[in-house]
Amino acid sequence: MLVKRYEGNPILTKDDVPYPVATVHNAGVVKHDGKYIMIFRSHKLNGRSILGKAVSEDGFNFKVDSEPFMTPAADGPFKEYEEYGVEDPRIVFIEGEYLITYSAYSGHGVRIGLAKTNDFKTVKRFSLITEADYRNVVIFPEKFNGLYARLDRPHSEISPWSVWISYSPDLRYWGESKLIMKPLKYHWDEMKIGPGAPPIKTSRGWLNIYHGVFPTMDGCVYRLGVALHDLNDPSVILAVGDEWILQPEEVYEITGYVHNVVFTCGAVPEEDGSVKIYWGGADKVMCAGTANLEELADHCVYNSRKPL
Ligand code: M1P
Repeated sequence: MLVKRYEGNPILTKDDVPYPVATVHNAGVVKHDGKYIMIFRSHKLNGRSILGKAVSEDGFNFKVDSEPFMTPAADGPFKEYEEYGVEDPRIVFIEGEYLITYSAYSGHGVRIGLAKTNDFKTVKRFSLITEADYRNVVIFPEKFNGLYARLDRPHSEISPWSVWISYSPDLRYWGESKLIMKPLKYHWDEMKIGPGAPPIKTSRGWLNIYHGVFPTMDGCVYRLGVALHDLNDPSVILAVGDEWILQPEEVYEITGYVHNVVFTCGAVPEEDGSVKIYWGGADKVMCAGTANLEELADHCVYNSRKPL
């Protein structure tokens, strides 16, 4: 068992939120000033999503702020593109600030917004960094040859939805896009894949915890897998673990708002070589577990499949 579930799962549910919501899931998590900060997604009771904030001393017991952290923009250039909600935040620390990428939904489709914060008390929207039909954008916590890099997941009617890499000089303008990883036919991730937690730097490479989806007669099953990217050139995938590392098994992952889903937006590496992985269970509750970074890298390398 590569990922050990926390015995107190689920760690956060709608009952822990002091304002009315139907779900608590798909959270980005970072360590800031010695505390764990979680930015989570909630469906409001009208079905549209907002982002909340919770804080923890130990990474497992979280207390939710009394007010939401981010709700759809009420004015300005973001308003038109966030009308249907904001979802699935990922957080990364780079050059002294936290970047939050999130899905912005509207009648024009889904695209990715980038917001910035220094302290998680205030947050400022920076730019909409994709056009429509993108989800699951994670930014690397380091630059490569002077450029920011991100993994992204555009939608396609021709190809199964896959992982691409793009670069930017300023976080606003992105390009040099390249396909780097595709779903594998008749495999647990055959339908589509998407970046999950922002990549984690290890001595073996950048560890990318992603999600893969398999279609069944009873609906889709969302699982988590891992890939290892080259430390100097993250467009090079060194290895992809052939088998999933986590699948829906507990009641709170099998049954919920959307059945059979484990979906990650955040993982926190610790000094002892472990990593806390956070995932949404069945799009309804937040769960946590621990894994060992060396073991995850071994999993990629010793039983790997081709990325493309
Ligand atoms: O319901 C499961 C997930 O479906 C979508 O994931 P993907 O981007 O892979 O299609 C998202 O809506 C995600 O929030 C949700 O958890």
